[in-house]
Amino acid sequence: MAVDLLLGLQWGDEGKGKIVDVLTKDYDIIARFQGGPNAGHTLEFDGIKHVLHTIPSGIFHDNAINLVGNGVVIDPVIFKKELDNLSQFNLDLKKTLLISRKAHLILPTHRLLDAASEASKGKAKIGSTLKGIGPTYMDKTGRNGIRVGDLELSNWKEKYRALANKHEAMIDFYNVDIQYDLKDLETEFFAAVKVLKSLTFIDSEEYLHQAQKAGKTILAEGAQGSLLDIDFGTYPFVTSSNTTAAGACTGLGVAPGKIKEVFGIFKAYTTRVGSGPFPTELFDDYGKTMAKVGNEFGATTGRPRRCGWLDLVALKYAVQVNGVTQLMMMKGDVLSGFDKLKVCTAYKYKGETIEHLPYNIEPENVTPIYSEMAGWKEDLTKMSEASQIPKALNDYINFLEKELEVPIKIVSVGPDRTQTIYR
Ligand code: 2SA
Ligand code: MG
Repeated sequence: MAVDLLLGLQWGDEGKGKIVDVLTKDYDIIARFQGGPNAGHTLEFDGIKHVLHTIPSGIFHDNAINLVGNGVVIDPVIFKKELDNLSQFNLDLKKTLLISRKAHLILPTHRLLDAASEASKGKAKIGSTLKGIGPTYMDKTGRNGIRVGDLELSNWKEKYRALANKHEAMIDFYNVDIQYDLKDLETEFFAAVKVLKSLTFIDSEEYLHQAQKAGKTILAEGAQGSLLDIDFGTYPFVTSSNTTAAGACTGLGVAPGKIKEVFGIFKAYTTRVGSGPFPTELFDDYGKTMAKVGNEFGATTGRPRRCGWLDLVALKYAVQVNGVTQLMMMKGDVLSGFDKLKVCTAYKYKGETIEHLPYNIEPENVTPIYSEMAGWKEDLTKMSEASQIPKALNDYINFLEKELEVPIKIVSVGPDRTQTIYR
């Protein structure tokens, strides 16, 4: 049986959590393949709003197993908080939430190193969520990391101590003003590790292999977005994992040929949180309205998100890198009432008009070229059928489909599960 893949095509926060929750009824396994608690996946149903960070977004459905794959980095402290928040739902997590032994652990000192690294960069900082993501993946690729499976070994605390000591020396080396009490952080960490150990650890690649052989349906859930990919994103203003389709192969142990549908999610406009170039960013009332109506604040850090028009140059690039087979457009409802809409279809780059994403998209190199379209006035949030979609929105959708050469199958018109139109 094939594996379907769902990922964000912009700079994250496209609404992956909502769509995974909507699609879970059709899948046996939902598997997160990269990132960690830097992610904030927001779900709404029955009047309740939930933000998940590490736990896959299928967790509220009892038909599905939720797997935290080997490509994910786990902070036991944040993981425990997520579990605490779920305790009101009576979920049988020992059975429905499985964790790969090969997933790496975020230590308290990884978080401190993240803060020290950012502080040392001053104005050039990445705008990290400060969850220790970069330093943990550095230890993974540097072959120094501690993995979930290590927690089953008797000597893991020695390994921990050696790594934490090294991190402390590195923090000193940064020579920045970071106040911390490692003893307190460690007390919290070791208590959380105990809770983590009460869950089920598995050899996840073998589990997924057997599941595929048994005909189970699997949905791989991405985090962040394609433009934050460590290789293909706006480096260095990216996260430290492969957020694109290939990341699902390495982050789960799924063979490339097994991937069938690639669901690409994008917002009807663009947002970005943290630093880095953003060609279509708006500083005017249109941008302010997107931020306000779209409630554009980081789901993990609460930081305001930067907003701008849809960038088709960047979106096409993401569609290509991921091999997207179906698109899902989110938050069209936020644009209701705009007198006009703009879509960036090309860049002015070194005096030339280009339609591909160049190496450098800093504002001094790139000026967006826009097509203008009519807006729509109708409130979309109560709509549930494709036939209800207003003409101007249909024109917008048809234009995007033609440019991107991929069908838009879902149009989301609000944060709730039910606010979902299939086309
Ligand atoms: P990090 O923490 O080292 O991975 O940060 C590196 C860059 O990646 C960006 N990043 C994100 N961008 C959008 N959404 C993310 N998740 C949260 C959310 C973010 C939040 O759902 O809103 O709450 O602020 C996410 N995670 C990482 C980050 O901003 C840096 O630019
Ligand atoms: Mg998010």
